Amino acid sequence: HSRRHLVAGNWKMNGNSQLATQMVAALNGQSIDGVDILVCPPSLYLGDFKQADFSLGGQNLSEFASGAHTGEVSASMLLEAGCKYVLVGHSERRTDNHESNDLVAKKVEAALKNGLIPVLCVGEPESIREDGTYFDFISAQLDAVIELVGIAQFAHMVVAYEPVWAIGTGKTASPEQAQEVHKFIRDHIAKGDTDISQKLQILYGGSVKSANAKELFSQPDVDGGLIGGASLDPQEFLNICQAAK
Ligand code: G2H
Repeated sequence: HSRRHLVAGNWKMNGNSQLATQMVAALNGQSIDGVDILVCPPSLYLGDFKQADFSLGGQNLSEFASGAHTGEVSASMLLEAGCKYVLVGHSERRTDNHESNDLVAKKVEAALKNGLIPVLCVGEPESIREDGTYFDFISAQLDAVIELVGIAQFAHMVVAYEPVWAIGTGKTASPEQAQEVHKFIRDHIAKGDTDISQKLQILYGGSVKSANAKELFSQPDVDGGLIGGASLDPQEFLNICQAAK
């Protein structure tokens, strides 16, 4: 397939200014054929990436444009800080911050309105994987967004599949398990628009490291990865980016 690959580092609530400087030094000038690199640090450190020649993203945004929302960061602020992308609906936010499918959809809409590319995160918890209803669960996560913003907006989005049971647990989905769900997601989008579904980048996330990246990224519907823990080590992250070639 002709889709470019995207490797996104999600620092979560880790790192500091020093790591930002080290990451810029390690990644700048590393142009990898067919691969785009994205780093999503805590928003306080975005300013330390001014010299970066790779893309930046936020880890979350407010559904509101501005106003009395203490502690929140808006899409336009992320844009001004140099972001091109923003993660939306990461499972940790769905759990820790009770983000519902409807709220996630509103955040996607806020990102799109400001020209940020939302990386919409979906994925089932372990109990849903075990009872076998994960396609329904993921459909509902996608449908909330499709209903609010419309299928055409998926031309300006990225989707990340992160099975919750594989996040930070060391349990990676097998390449076959990832491919099965990635294909399901692409087919689901294709029901609305086949052309958009073929162009959509679908990333895999959940305990990706350089040792398993190549096998995952070589699946036909896996277009790169969303990397947590392993994105905090510049050399390891670079190795994962190279595995996406
Ligand atoms: C999934 C992933 C990145 P990790 O959350 O978002 O984290 O690679 O640590 O499992």
